[in-house]
Amino acid sequence: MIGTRRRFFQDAAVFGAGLFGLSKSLQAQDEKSMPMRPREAHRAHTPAPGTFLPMVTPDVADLPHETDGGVKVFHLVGEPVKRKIAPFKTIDVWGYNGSCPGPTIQVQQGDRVRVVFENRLPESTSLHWHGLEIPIEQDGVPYISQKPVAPGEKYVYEFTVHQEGTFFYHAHSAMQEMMGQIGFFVAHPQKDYRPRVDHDYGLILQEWAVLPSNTIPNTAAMEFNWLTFNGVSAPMTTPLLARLGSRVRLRILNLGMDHHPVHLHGHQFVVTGTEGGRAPESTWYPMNTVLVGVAQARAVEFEAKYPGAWMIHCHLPHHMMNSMMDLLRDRQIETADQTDVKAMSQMESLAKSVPFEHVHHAPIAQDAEKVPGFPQDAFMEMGMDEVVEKPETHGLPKNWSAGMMGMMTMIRVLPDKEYDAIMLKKKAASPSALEEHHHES
Ligand SMILES: [Cu+2]
Repeated sequence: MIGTRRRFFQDAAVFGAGLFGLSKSLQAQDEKSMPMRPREAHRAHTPAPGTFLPMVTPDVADLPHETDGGVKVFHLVGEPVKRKIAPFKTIDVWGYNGSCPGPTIQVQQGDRVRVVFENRLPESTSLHWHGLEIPIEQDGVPYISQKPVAPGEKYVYEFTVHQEGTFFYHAHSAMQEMMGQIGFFVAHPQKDYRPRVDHDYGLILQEWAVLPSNTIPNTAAMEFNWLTFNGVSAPMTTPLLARLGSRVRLRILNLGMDHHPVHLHGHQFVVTGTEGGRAPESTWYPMNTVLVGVAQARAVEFEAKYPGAWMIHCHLPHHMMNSMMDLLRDRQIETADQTDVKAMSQMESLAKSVPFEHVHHAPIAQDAEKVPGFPQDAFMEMGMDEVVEKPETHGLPKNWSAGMMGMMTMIRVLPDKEYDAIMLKKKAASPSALEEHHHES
């Protein structure tokens, strides 16, 4: 707890404690135990009957809908998409409505849903509704339940959602899936889950094999060098925000070639749901790493009790890295140079090929090159705070981005003042994008 607080002070200090007049009150709090506001104080956003607290999918938009005689009508377009997955890497993928992964669809249990699908891909495709108990003719499997949707054609899916939970839509063709054709389909329960949450976030896990100097994923490859949450690699992933003392739900969805053990720092969570819906409370037990297998979804919930910027990441070591092969170019056949001077000049030439400066790496020993195995992480860290700056990163410690790579994001557990300040910045940056309100059902 002491360590937690010390860490938080560093965070608060760069946040500009003076600006919010925080430092004094925080010091006072440190003398006693960190006071916790009663949970009810945060319940200003408790959904009214017939409405729901929408899930937020960072870096991916929601798909809007219109209503036609009580049917929720969505328009989904399958098409090629350019996705900037890192400040120095944009790839050619396939997605929906200009987004990869596709936009998030949110409905409520009991809804009648119509999805007007248009295929703007160069080949035939279809839409499968993963986990939904719907009539066979809506199942979206080419030749089995429908004719493939040819390029330029439309196809209308319509069904009633009698389930609740975290589902998804995807093309039912393996290579198209690996090109990125997936999106969330969340069915909120008719009666809110208990305990209620204050924040609901979604992450889609994807992996890409992109050869150096290429932009098109190799969907036949079995080894992956780019790993993304919601279509971006850290540090481009937008941090999740939570009020101190709030309850958070995180839904994690995987449709790739690998299983991903997703780990949360500093808090224990319980798995409250799978790709099949809500799990009974009797099955919940504390953990902090959840294995999200291929074609699975896991919903976890936790009390955001400890202030700070807490990592959420896949724990496979090679999934916590970004590929620098494009930057290294012809040097990729060598390992990084083993002297500080040579490595720095190498990093300098890397820096020239990207439109930003990166920070000097962390210190190394004077005789580092004499140690077998050196270097490992020594020259890997590239701070790029300014390039990935957004309201959600406001107040993070300097060079925070240097330690963020691959399938990685963070949840920032913030006291009210900092939380509200960031929400104001978000509102100023994009007035319509303020996420803390509800859909009318
Ligand atoms: Cu992983």
